[in-house]
Amino acid sequence: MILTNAKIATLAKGTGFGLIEAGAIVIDGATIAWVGRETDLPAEYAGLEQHDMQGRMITPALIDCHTHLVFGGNRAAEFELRLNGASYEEVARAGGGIISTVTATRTATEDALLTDALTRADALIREGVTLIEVKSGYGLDTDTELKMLRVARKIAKMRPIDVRTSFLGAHAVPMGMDADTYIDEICIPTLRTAHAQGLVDAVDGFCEGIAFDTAQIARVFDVAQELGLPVKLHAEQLSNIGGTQLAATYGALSADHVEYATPADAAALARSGTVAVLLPGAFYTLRETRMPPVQAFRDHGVPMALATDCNPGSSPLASLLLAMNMGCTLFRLTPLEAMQGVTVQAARALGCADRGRIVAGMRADLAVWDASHPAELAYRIGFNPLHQRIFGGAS
Ligand code: DI6
Ligand code: FE
Repeated sequence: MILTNAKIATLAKGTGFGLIEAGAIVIDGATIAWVGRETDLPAEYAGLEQHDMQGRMITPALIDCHTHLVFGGNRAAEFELRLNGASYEEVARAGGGIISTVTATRTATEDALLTDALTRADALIREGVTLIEVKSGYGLDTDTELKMLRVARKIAKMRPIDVRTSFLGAHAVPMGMDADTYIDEICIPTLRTAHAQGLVDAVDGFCEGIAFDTAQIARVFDVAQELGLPVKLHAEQLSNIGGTQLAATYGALSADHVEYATPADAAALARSGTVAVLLPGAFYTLRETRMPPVQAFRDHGVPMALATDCNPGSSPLASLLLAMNMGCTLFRLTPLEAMQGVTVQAARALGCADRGRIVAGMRADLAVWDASHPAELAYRIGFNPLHQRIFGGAS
């Protein structure tokens, strides 16, 4: 089929938004066959079924490359504690925080977890998202980690969306255990089992004072490498303990949060081709003040992605459009960087090279908007101008 009479933001390499006025897109099955000005449409496509977009704007579909979409319960009570002055770390050290979600996730049935996760996935789908990353990490025991990953896989069976899973066994230390014992006796064996069951696309960790140090994460990453799995890391969110450098050493797909990363960390990410994933929803929710070193990322040519970090504690956010707005307002990204951050750079953070641009040969995942310029997507707050979402060539 052909989409005609569209304003297209291709995001083609080196073109900025890559705007095409009076544009057309030829879709062949699940793939983009041709894109350009309608007047340049090759004769061979002239007979195809045409869909008039009535001047609407088409962008690549959106990609949320960092979510904890599967979890039990919620943390509204912790929200109130923090509003009364408790810090995220204080709540975590007192056995609240991630550990309280672990308890709720362990007791939830697989069906209940799926129902709740689908509600959040639907919110993203309504904003034109066609690919999400989903992490485990609220189980911290073998059965619950596997349960979370199965639920993540099921999302893609129940909805027209693709899911990439990340094993985040190294998310928190379970109550009554020391971190080293947990890593060696539970986390790593669980990773091997989850991988053997085909449940893992990448391996993640939380490298932080309240979680795991670089030596512990390195042991998990060594196993990931042995299994042929790419890695990514929650690094430098609340302090700098060397996570970004570690991620770079392992050629990670992404280093995420990175508020406390230094210019030297940015240089390391640039050398390893690692994407910096910025998560303004967590920065906002925790009322953080330390900004990620965006200018150093630009100076070193580090690709920047933006994601929701949708989770019940530090970022109860299921809107990627709002994450774009926050990325601009809080982190001073340009609207172009925000747009690239939820498309081509998010694809890169997931190792999906066939997505995120409207270019011949790419997968036909598109978003059609009632908007006239892509900057409008990041500029408005609480508006959803999505008209239509095309997933693998189908709407
Ligand atoms: N960093 C985050 O932003 C989430 N996990 C992590 O390692 C927060 C998880 C939570 O508070 O439940
Ligand atoms: Fe996270």
